[in-house]
Amino acid sequence: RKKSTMGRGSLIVFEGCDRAGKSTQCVKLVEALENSGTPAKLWRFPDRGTAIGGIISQYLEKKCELEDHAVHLLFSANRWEAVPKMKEHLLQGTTLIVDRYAFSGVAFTAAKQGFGLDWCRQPDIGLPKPDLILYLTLTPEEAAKRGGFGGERYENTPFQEKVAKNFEHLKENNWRVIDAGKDMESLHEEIQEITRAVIKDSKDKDIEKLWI
Ligand code: FDM
Ligand code: MG
Repeated sequence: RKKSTMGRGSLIVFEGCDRAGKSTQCVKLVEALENSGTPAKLWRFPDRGTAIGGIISQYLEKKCELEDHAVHLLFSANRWEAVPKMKEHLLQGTTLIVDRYAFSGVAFTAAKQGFGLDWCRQPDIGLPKPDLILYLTLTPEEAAKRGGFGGERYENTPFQEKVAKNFEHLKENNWRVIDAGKDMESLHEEIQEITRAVIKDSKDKDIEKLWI
């Protein structure tokens, strides 16, 4: 299909700690955009539905062990394999609402012993650059109130605290820090307002490359 004459869609990424409500807000945002006539599609990483994503899923479910560098590269490959489809949607005017992206990739691996931010960034250099990163934050107290972790890999407080520290180092001017402690509806309103402005603003801009 041909390029949209309405301008391209935006690449909007949600990042943040566990239980901040990323997935809930992603779904609500896509719904709200679609209902107001803005084409939008939900996307998520890891995409567990591909062959690479299947291995990642097994790893997260602790059904297999993988060397830390190797699994980092699989997470990155899982993004690269999605790029042609992502670009197609964006150029056709569809906004992509993405639940986690390369920032999770870096923040999670760099929380492991012996990994620096710089090494972790390398394989994701050149990916489509998000127009906006909505970084949902929650105080440890708020997080604790929301109940326990699931049983997947990385779902423990000491690790998540390291991840949160790493996210702080990745912030750039296209990041918006959102206090996820407020109620779901106020959060949704705030997110919609920011997102709609960015969608309008990026319509005629080229898609840039991440970390270049
Ligand atoms: N995760 C996610 C990574 O370690 N690297 C990545 O590149 C990405 C995208 O996988 F613990 C981690 C983050 C989280 C897990 O969980 C995926 P969800 O609940 O499906 O987002
Ligand atoms: Mg999870």
